[in-house]
Amino acid sequence: MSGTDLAARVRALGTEFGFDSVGFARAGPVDVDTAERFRRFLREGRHAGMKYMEGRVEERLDPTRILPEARTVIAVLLNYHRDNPTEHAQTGKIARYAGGRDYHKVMQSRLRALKRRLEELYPGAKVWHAVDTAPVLERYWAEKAGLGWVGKNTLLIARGFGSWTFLGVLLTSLEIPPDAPRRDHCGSCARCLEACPTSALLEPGVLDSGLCISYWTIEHRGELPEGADLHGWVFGCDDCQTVCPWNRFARPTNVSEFELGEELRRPDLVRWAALSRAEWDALTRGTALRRPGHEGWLRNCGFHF
Ligand code: B12
Ligand code: SF4
Repeated sequence: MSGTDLAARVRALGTEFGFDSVGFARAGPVDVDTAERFRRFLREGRHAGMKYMEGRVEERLDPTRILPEARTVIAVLLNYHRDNPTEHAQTGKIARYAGGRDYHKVMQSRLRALKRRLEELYPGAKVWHAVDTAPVLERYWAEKAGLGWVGKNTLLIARGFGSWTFLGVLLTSLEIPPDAPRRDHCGSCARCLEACPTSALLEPGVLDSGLCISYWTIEHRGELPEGADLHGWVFGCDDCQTVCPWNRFARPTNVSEFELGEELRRPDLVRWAALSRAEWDALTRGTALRRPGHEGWLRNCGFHF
């Protein structure tokens, strides 16, 4: 089978297993600028309390250290755009990506199915997959594989989907011809930088997690930092995305599991800030909202009183 046929076959399989876009890049170390940007991010402490990012740096900067036989990075994208009734609430806003079925579960099962299929079709081929938690710079690889470009808000923006997408990566020993990276289409637009209510986007493409509402509400443990303002959010933050002109082209996801449950559609902070562990457990079961734990949830909801 020619390289072009292989690319077409694997792309078709990716779509069959439920991804909206699939691209290929040659596996190897990330480029020098990206490696330096990542090291600077750590040096300047822009990862705030996410100490895990300090580990496995060499793997993060070169996926062949994860899978030495890797020849190709397969980058996949899944559209999660849906209506978000909480966005119009004064307080109690939940980021659009969360609240429905946990994307890790949805992405993992699709990636696993794709991996198994590739191993069946190409005996001897090595395939490794990950979403989010593995030491892989997913946005870099998605950009490299032609799925879109990294915008000033640091998110991958794809034509036809905007930035309302999840990313995942497979590494494989299969030699698949790489796709051409996309041009940056942000131009002189700086709406995301201006819209960030906490000025967490220090310059185009540089985020200080220690100032970001998404970090505070999801990853930060313990008391919120002195002076922190959640600007109505209780989980995540979408302010640097809702203003992005490319998000006008977003279309609804076809993953019905991403819909918000009944109670989550109508924020009731008085109730939410007083949930017992069992009630919190029932409200958040199966969703990404569990990440900050029961205590983090009460802290985020209680902040608004
Ligand atoms: C840590 C993390 C966070 C942290 C830090 C975010 C950050 N910007 O780094 C916090 C908790 C704040 C966070 C928030 C969010 N996250 Co997050 N996060 C991650 C995670 C686990 C690692 C990211 C990372 O390595 N950051 C370190 C920085 C330095 O790396 P980087 O931004 O990827 O940048 C590299 C390349 O982009 C490259 N680059 C390429 N081109 C260009 C151009 C320029 C000009 C520059 C400067 C750099 C650059 O340079 C960098 C090299 O170091 C990824 C999953 C993963 N494994 O990749 C998800 C991930 C990035 N998050 C995701 C999401 C959805 C979010 C939120 C939208 C959730 C929400 N609504 O609250 C917000 C968005 C906030 C924001 N504006 O970034 C998605 C993004 C999907 C997409 N379309 O881009 C990911 C990919 C998860 C997934 N599997 O889908 N996140
Ligand atoms: S997620 Fe919110 S706080 Fe974080 S950079 Fe974007 S607009 Fe700023």
